[in-house]
Amino acid sequence: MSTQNSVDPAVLQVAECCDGLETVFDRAASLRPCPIGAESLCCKMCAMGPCRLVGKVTRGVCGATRATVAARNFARAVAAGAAAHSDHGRDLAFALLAVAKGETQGYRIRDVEKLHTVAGYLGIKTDGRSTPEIAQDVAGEALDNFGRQRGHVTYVKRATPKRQRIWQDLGVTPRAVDREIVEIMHRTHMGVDQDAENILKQCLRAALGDGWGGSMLATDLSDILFGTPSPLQSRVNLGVLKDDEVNVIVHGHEPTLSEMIVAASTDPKLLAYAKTKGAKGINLAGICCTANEVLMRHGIPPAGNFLSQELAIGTGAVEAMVVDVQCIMQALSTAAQAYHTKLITTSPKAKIEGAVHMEFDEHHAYDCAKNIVRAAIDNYPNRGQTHIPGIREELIAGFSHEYIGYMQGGLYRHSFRPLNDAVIAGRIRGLAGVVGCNNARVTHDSNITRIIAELIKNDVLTVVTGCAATGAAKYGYLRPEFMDQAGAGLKEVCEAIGIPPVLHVGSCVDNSRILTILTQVATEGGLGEDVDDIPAVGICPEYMSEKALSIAAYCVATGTYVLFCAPNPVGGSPEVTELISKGWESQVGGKLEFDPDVDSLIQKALDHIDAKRKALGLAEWEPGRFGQSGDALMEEALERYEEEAVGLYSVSELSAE
Ligand code: XCC
Ligand code: SF4
Repeated sequence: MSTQNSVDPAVLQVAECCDGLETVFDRAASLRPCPIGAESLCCKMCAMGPCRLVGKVTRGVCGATRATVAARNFARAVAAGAAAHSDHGRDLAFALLAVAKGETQGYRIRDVEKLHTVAGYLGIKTDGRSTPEIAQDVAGEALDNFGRQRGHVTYVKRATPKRQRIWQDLGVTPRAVDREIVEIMHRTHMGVDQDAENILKQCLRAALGDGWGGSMLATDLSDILFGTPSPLQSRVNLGVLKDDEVNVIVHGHEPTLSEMIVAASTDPKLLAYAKTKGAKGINLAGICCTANEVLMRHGIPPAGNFLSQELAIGTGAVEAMVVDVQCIMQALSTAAQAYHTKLITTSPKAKIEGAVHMEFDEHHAYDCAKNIVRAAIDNYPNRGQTHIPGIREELIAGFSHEYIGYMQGGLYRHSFRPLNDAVIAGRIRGLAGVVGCNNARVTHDSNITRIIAELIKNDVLTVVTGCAATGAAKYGYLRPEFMDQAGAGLKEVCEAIGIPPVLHVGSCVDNSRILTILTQVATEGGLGEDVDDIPAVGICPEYMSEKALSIAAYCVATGTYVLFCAPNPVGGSPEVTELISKGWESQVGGKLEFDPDVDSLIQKALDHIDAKRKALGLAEWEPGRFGQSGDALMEEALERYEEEAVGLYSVSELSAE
């Protein structure tokens, strides 16, 4: 097949072997994107339309302008993205509540310390109270953040004081997660908000409800329930599948079920059962953000990112692909039918025609997980020919913001000081978050790898999440050795702390960890007083999902310059394009821009970092100014010392004395 648009050799190899499998790459090649929708020039908000505002047509039947139509379409995408993350967060709050009440099976509270920290943020008393009592109140307060009618999302107070004031003055402090999303739906209904700037302001508010509400809660509650990540080793890519074991892939986003599947895959009874079917064991791997969740906490290897999903089935080696919500292509159902793979849907919110539905329920979590794994084992004898590519890469993941603080100062001197100092001195030119998806319109992983490699070379310390993280990992970017590709200054810092130059901070909801990191950097001092002062950028190299737009909007609202390597989805309206860039910058200090040209995007990112350095009065970044104290030099010096030392006193001489 010639249409496989990927730089991933594993994907290309599987595609070659299973010529009959139609993939997302084939469909993208034969289905052109709609040019009207691509620029947001189509409105179908009422039955007088759909109105296509192309050529000489500048208004819809109701009189709506291109700016209104583009802003409304953009707002609805943000609402959908925020809803996806936040509904996931809500489910974790319900899970925590059920665990606290002792109603679940298999779960326990793994990080009691984090429970106490979160209780502190949420204003819940901890003194003299039991863990379940605290957890119940934490879950209750978390749930309240979704539907409260008065007050604000609690975590906004974790932002810098200046940021909180900016939000308040602009009127974008999110009230409750659900409310802001509902309000977008209301305002974008026919004949409501018809002022692009005002619609976009509500985008910021709803997105903030996601970033500082639903997503941040999702991250925190996951850490409480399943453990806060710290660095661990694993492997990545389709070569992590095993020829002689039952392969189970977890795909989607929520950690609740996958955590139990991790446990079930090591259940001695199930292992024994797998042996009766001729398999040597049970091998678990992940795709998309479920992969990131179980990688960060258990080192379960990701088999690939978004565009690898069909190819995983194409290996012929996957007994079960277990999916929950988000980023699950319907085409998996067709692919699974062409092989022996069982596609198992598990969420009441997400069924797929042709899949087996085995509904997951946290009250019987472990039994559900065991049933799913058993179904996979039963499917092992049905396996035909397999094509597992021998391609895999080593990686380090697990950099929670807690760990990033810890690694810079230890348990008692947890700090961001060394990082800030390195930026101030110019060892680190700036910081970048490279996040988001794959997109079949872009050569798979090409922008992700290109952009990260350039940033690293330019001494930009990079954190990654989501499919961008998996994309980076597949090419060895998450190995400490990758620091050899870094600029001399960044390399020095990586050597001193013992970290790779690209830090995997988690799944897409864990972009909230980046908000926390940026806020801690701003609070540490020396780099201004707020996030928009920091020499930092957010980049989405291969944007696909509406969730990415919500992430972009909350990062912008927090003060970050966000760049998407993609065509401008509101390109039909120069006014809206300007509003989300210069307009938002004047309001909140961050801005959102789209640029499909990867070189020009990288230049914009570096220019922005340099401009922020200059505004802070920091030394101009100079390539190669540092690197005088690296490990290589130390080793050389030691070698020299040893030679000289041997010259001075030989061991035999000394012992003869
Ligand atoms: Fe989905 Fe999170 Fe995008 Fe990957 S990165 S394609 S959203 S799995 Ni969030
Ligand atoms: Fe057309 Fe206006 Fe209806 Fe949109 S809301 S479909 S622009 S008439």
